[in-house]
Amino acid sequence: MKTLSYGDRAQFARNPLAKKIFLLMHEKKSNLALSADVTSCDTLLTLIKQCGSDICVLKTHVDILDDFTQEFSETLTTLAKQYQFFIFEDRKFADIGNTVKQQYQHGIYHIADWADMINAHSLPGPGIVSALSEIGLPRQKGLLLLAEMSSKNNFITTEYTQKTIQMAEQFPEFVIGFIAQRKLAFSPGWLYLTPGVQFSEKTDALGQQYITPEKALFQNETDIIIVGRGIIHSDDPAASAKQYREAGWRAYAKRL
Ligand code: S5P
Repeated sequence: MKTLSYGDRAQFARNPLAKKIFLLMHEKKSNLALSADVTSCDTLLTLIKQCGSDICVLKTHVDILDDFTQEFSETLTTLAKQYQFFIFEDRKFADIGNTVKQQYQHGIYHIADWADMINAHSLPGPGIVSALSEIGLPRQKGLLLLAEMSSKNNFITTEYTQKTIQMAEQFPEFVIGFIAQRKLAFSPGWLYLTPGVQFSEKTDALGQQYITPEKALFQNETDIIIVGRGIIHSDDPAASAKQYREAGWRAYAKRL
């Protein structure tokens, strides 16, 4: 059976942001997310200039930036419009509802003001999603649940993954998909974002495990590859981003 294109899947998404992501991927011909794990705002800006035209999503960890400011988050949103990508703050919320609601809006980062999407562990149960949706839903944001992880010997079981999917089904307006290593359910409206991607299937010294773009997008049928060090530690990040983008698109196109 042929797979639906990203463009066709937009109609199945219940969340307005998810629809826009599917359509952007289709139009821009990119299923690449850059994981911009750098510690200075200037380095992040340089990476955006080098890779922005090749990505559909910029994934940030703003809490590793030594010099984050509110103005910087405004610059990020301006660049997202200019280069046409969505911003995903990889905050991995994991607390009770009352706490995550404050972490999402307040503190130094004010994540809800500038990030299009965020992610959360399903471990605390449905309260975490209800709380985040109170802030995110009126602003047309989206949430990804961590259904699987790429790290070696992680504690996520098949049962945990299944329960995460069931939890997502209770919040179809706010949950846009999953962080996962493979497609987990039939519904074409979910997005699957896969971290731990590089051209060679290796591990790092701290338990990260890599699969190739082809394995993630073609064999495992996920939708977006998240690439960090494969691009940002290469000698030429712009050229590497192009290579991952092309490999990602080729692997997806084979499925159609
Ligand atoms: O299971 C996971 C989930 C995430 S979001 N494994 C991951 O590696 N990540 C994130 O993806 C991680 O926090 C990092 O920002 C990125 C992978 O970076 P790389 O340099 O290993 O490609």
